[in-house]
Amino acid sequence: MLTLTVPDMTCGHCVGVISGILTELDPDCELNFELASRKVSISSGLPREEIIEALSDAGYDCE
Ligand SMILES: [Cu+2]
Repeated sequence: MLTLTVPDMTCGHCVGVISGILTELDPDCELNFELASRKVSISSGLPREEIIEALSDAGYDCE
């Protein structure tokens, strides 16, 4: 489980976009969004760096 903070994740649309990106990378990933705190928890075998790069490419910088 890894948790990222995504400051620009501000609404349900962003959650949908991010969810789509991560599901495309790993169809079996499990995601938990906390919109209020701008956090997404990800259970996946994907490397952290790959996830961060994919989200950054879509305009969502995260750490
Ligand atoms: Cu949004």
